[in-house]
Amino acid sequence: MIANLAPIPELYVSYESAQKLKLEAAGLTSHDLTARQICDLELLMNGGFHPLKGFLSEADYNGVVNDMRLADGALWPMPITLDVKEEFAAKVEIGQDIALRDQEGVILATMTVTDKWVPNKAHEATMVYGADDLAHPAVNYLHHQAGNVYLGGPVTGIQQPVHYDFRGRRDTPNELRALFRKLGWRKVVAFQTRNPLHRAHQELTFRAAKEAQANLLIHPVVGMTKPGDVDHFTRVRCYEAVLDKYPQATTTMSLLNLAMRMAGPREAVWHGLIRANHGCTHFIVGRDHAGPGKNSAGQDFYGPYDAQELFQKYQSEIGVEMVDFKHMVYVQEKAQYYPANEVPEGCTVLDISGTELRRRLREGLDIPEWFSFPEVVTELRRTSPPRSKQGFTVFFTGLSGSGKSTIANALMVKLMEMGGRPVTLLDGDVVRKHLSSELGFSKEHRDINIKRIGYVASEITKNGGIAICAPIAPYTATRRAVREMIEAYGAFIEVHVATSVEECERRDRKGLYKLAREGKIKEFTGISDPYEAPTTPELRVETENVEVDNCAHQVILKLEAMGLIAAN
Ligand code: PPS
Repeated sequence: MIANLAPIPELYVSYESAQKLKLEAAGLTSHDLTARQICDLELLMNGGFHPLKGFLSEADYNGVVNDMRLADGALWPMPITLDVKEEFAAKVEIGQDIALRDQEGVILATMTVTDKWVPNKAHEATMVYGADDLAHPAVNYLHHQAGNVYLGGPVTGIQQPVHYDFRGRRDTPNELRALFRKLGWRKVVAFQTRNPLHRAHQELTFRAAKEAQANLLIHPVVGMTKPGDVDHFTRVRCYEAVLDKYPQATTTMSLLNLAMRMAGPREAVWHGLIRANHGCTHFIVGRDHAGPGKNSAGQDFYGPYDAQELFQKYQSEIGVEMVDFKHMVYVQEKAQYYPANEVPEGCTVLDISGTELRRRLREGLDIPEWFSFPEVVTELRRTSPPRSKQGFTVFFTGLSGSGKSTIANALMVKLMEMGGRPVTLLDGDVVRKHLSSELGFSKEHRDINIKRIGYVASEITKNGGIAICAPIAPYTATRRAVREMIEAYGAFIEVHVATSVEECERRDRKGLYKLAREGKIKEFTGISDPYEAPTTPELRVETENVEVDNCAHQVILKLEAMGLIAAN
């Protein structure tokens, strides 16, 4: 296969028209794009998502969800939708133009709304991700972060989203096509990744380039990847560190601002289409491509080679050829990497999984030279200090009067006695006084309150401190959202203070239960408002007949067991 490197259609208007349109668009009803929508919009506008001309219409959406096809029959496996809140949707009429703004308010595009509908999210999850299971990050996003109404329609591009980082390493499809034309590259194999490159990846990419007799494009995703992944700043520094281990004349690297969905087989097909748009002729699909991890029953969502199978089926329509690989492992006797199915008989296989690598980094353990490059390990160690030096958040949840604040205070003092990291207590009452004084106790207000606490705790965790939170936090989904915010930077330890409502009411320290029973306080947790107890907290403490000191000590033991405080 030889590349057709003619420019691909973009959705941008000319520079002059953009200046005019920007002024006109300032008066339009405007939608503030989410981080994921900004990634999608960038690839829509620059042709990365060609042949899409905007966010999907209802007919296109139905075709994509049910048959992986747009209404005109073209192959497209991923719903690219503009999800909005009901209140916003109510303000928008069919036929109306809206402005699409980034998070700082800059107008990036306008969209003519041709469709507005309420999607069946459970159906979307089942068809696109294989199961309506919240353990899948994209399904969780769909149900808990995406708005309930979708708007569809063609987009007119005004300007690209602004990036201040690694600007020289970001290329639009047409910039890459132009580069390949200039270099005379007619065959290019793309390597998609969301992880740092270790020796196995290098071996795999070398082999792929050789097999396809093609040049190599290392094309890492820097938009949104799986929650908990190594951040893209660290990864790009790692990629830069290994780039000189590749032949310069036949290898290049470019960053792709894609928001991944971790949709395995469908995602592989999508990735292939995106790479075709970027001028590539071949695409590497390895084991468990874009895998989301385990489902809520502890099993893999997809088979390890399902993505290769689906890709194979649609290869001619995708327009890039698959270079498929089995899992690469290190063969000790040969001192080299082999695909798992080609290991010579009787040889010893060595492998370090992603989980094991994270454990070694966390605990400051050896990472052998056969596994990675010293430069990469140094970079990773810089951003992943051992757990005992990282920030973390202890998040107490429980009914009013369950003892959260008292245990949290005792824990704070114990941690301060140990020293080493700054400790901040974000107690429910205190937060309501300083951060959330305008909020009440409706579900909406409670969620805002908890997300504020989560945001502050995530900043503390990011900067290497210890945040102790002690709100009621009655809703599972909100606690999960906070967990995700924090786990991007450090450990999140959910502690359920499991005092029963009867016991809390019996203690009634603040006299609030009495008032709640008398109907003088409305929406009171446990009496007239729900409390969803955590099912799998890191720790559950009982407080009846147990001293506060002992409860706090249980948390300390848990922290020690998790390696968060060093036993010295
Ligand atoms: S939430 O749901 O997490 O936002 O609640 P939180 O901010 O932790 O609540 C803090 C304290 O508010 C008092 N209070 C109520 N709690 C529950 N329901 C209602 N309606 C209510 N009204 C006031 C209560 O004393 C909480 O304090 P704690 O420390 O939990 O006893």
